[in-house]
This record gives sequence, structure tokens and C-alpha cells, in this order.
Amino acid sequence: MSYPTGYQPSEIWIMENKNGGTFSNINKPTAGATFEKELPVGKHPLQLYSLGTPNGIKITIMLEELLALGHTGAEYDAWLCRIHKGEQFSSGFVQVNPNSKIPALVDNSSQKQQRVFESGAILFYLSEKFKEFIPINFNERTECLSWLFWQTGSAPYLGGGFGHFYKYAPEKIKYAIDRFSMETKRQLDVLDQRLSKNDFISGQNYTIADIAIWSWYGQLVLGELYNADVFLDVAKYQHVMAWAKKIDNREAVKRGKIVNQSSSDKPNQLRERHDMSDFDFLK
Ligand SMILES: N[C@@H](CCC(=O)N[C@@H](CS)C(=O)NCC(=O)O)C(=O)O
Repeated sequence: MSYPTGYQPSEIWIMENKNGGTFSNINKPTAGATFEKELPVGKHPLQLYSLGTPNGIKITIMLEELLALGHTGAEYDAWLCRIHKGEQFSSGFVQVNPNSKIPALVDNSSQKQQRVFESGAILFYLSEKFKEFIPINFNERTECLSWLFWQTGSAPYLGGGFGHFYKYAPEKIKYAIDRFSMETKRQLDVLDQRLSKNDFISGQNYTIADIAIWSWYGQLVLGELYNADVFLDVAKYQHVMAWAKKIDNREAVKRGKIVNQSSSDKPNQLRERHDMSDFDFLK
């Protein structure tokens, strides 16, 4: 089959003011701060600047899991960064993440302040700092990190590829939706085969690899991402589905996934989190 064509790229690409896509007003081809504004700082050792997207909830789930294990050093303030309003381009945010994407973390627990950006790096940092949710054994640790890196490399095909063209693009382009649906289903099959032989992604224990992968692929099969569960026929990935439900039932996950949530699609929202009692409304 052939796809309709019509667009011929010019010799040099030039940005047009509006491309009509959902994110057209915030995307631009340059980096760096566009306005001066400091970030707020709360009372806890960890300061998170984020939004309740799949990349954002990886970190709030991890922090809630650490708190559930009794690590008081994981107490955090979670500030809302409204990316659709361009808050990721403030001078304060860019100092924490020069890439202007959520999530971004500042650790004030020691004399030398530490910034961490990229959700995979933040998960790894927290797992190293608290010695939790990452295997100690070298081989098992390597397997866990392979899956963590798999997630950060693979999810752009699901989010920036499938999700963008299926949900956000100004027109439905069959070629793009076909290409990224196929890749997303292939990735789900990778996970399904893995989970047919293992309770969790990196083996027998729940790790940062599960947290990272669940936030994207778990939510996808549970119908909580792009409303694409029927379109992608996710019910056929039975092992992914069982694993996704098991993780969804964890108390820390129930808390973490609503932090910095401001999407009208989501039933429970906690726009900012500064204390465990902020979750009392769930009881
Ligand atoms: N590779 C990054 C991706 C982060 C990312 O894409 N964040 C999105 C929200 S999920 C964002 O901040 N977008 C704002 C923008 O593109 O300006 C990570 O894993 O942290």
C-alpha cells in the first residue's frame, strides 16, 4: 500500500509559528531559560519539580515506596511544573535540568547540593542513595539496569511516537500511527515474554526497572494512557496485564501516581505534595 505524500522538505528547515499540535505553543528549537524565576524550596531534604506524567510519576512512586519502607530521608516536597505554561524554561528550572523537561530533583540533604535530571538517572540515584529497589548482586544489578535503560530508550517510541500521533497530532497520519503502533506492540511483546518467566522485570524482586516500565507500559495496558487499550488490543499481553495490576495495587503506587497530577483525565489529583497527610483525602 502507498501513503499519500505532498510535503517536500525545503532545503533548510524553518520553524513555522504554529503547527497546530497540542504542544505547538511550548516547543521551539532552542534550549535555555526564557525568563528569570527562582524555584520554590520546601522543608524536606528532597525537592522535586515535576508533573504527573508517566516520567513524573516514576519518581513520586519511588519516593513513596522508600517512605513506605521507613526511609525518612526520602521525605520530599513535590512542586508542580506546568509544562504547558512553559514553566520548565524558568532560570531556576534550567539550573536543575538544562534539558527543560520534568522530572528534576534537588537533594539538599548534604552540604553539597546535588541536582539530578532524567527520570532514569533520578531512579538510579535514589536506589543508590537508599540501597533499595536495586539488586546488590552484580549480575542481577546489571540485568536491572539493562531494563531501566531499555525503558528510557524505548518509551519515546510509545510516547513521542505512538501517543503523539494517536492522540495529540493535529491530523491522524496513518503511516505514523501504523509505524508506532507496530513498535509499541512489539515492545509489549518483549515485556510479555519476559514476564511469562519472571515475577518482576529484572527477576524475582520489584525494582526501579518495574517502577520505570510500569509508569508507561503498565498504565498503557490498564487503559490509563492515551485511551489506547482497545486500539492496541492490550488484553492479549496477559503477563503484562497481571504484573501491571499487581503493581497498581501497591499502596505506594496508589499515592505516587496522583502526585503533581493536574490532568483532567485523572480521577484523583494531588497538585503538590509536602506531607504524608496530604493523602488523607484518599481514605
Ligand atoms: N528522557 C526524559 C524525558 C522527560 C520528558 O520528556 N518530560 C516531558 C513530560 S513527560 C516534558 O517535560 N516535556 C516538556 C517539554 O517538552 O517542553 C526523562 O526520562 O526524564
